[in-house]
Amino acid sequence: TLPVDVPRLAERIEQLNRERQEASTGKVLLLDDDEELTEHYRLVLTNAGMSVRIMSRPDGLLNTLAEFRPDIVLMDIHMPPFSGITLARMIRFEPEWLSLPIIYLSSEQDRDEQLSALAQGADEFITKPISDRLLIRTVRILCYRARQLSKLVSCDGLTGLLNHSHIKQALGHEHARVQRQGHDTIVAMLDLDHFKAVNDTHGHAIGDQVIKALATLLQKRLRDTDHLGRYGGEEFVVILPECELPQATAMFEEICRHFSDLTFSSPEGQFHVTVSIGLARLNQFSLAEQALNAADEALYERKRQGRNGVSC
Ligand code: GH3
Ligand code: MG
Ligand code: MG
Ligand code: MG
Repeated sequence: TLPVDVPRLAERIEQLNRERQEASTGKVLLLDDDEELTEHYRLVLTNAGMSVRIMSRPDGLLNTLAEFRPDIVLMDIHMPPFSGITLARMIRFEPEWLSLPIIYLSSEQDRDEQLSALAQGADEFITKPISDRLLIRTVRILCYRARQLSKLVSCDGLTGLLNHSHIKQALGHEHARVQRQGHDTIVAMLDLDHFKAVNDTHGHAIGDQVIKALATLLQKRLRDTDHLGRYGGEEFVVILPECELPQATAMFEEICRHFSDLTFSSPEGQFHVTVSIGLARLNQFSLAEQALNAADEALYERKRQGRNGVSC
């Protein structure tokens, strides 16, 4: 027999390639007062498949970050009357951008100046001029690492869905968007039915498989623009932007049916599990938290009415 599991290895390599490919389409925010140079870098990075936003002045920098959501920021240091160092410190002051890679791109040659600039919160220092190939390579690697890292900190280990704090963060963003644009957005709270009994009868490990199966079903049925999170043990939160209540209800009813059709098995025998779902309209509430509470109340109403279905 082969010393390695070849199909698993091939699958892993394919996944790594896909991730690299994804990183080469990374989003770069470029901030430099030298407009000729930024235009050149923009062309170079765009030709390499990346999506680039340029700013020649830092006005509205935090808004641009919130809207464009770059994977990395490339920033000049000397942009009179502004200083890249102060800007890096300002970005770091926002908890949301604590792990956003900030790369200085500067002609500053003095080592001490470079080090003290880095001490203010940036991650790397690239000295200008830089060759096009080196720029592409560096940006690609940093985008790749940044995405890996952000996946690691934002995902739940068992299901790969967003974890508790990141689904709440997504809810906050969607709530802000709803308030600006006024479209319907649905928040759903899901909870597995009689799950304690599943664990008691079939064991915790099989229980975990059931949790994973629901996560996989949700991932398959929902759109890329929906947000899926594991809120707690056997509870999930889903956010459906630009979706109306009747449409969401029908879709979740179908998910309930599909889930209850799945057959699980353990040494104790085969079994089925059901899920209850509560829905609320995010745009009805002035605070995101209130919508979550409303979805939770609808969920418990569903539990009282006999589980395995949707309430709103
Ligand atoms: P209900 O239909 O009213 O929701 O009943 P329930 O038994 O599902 O409700 P309850 O909230 O009382 O129990 C949830 C159970 O989920 C308790 C706990 O043992 C189990 N659980 C929580 N997190 C995990 C997990 O990560 N893995 C497994 N296997 N079980 C978990
Ligand atoms: Mg400059
Ligand atoms: Mg529960
Ligand atoms: Mg439960």
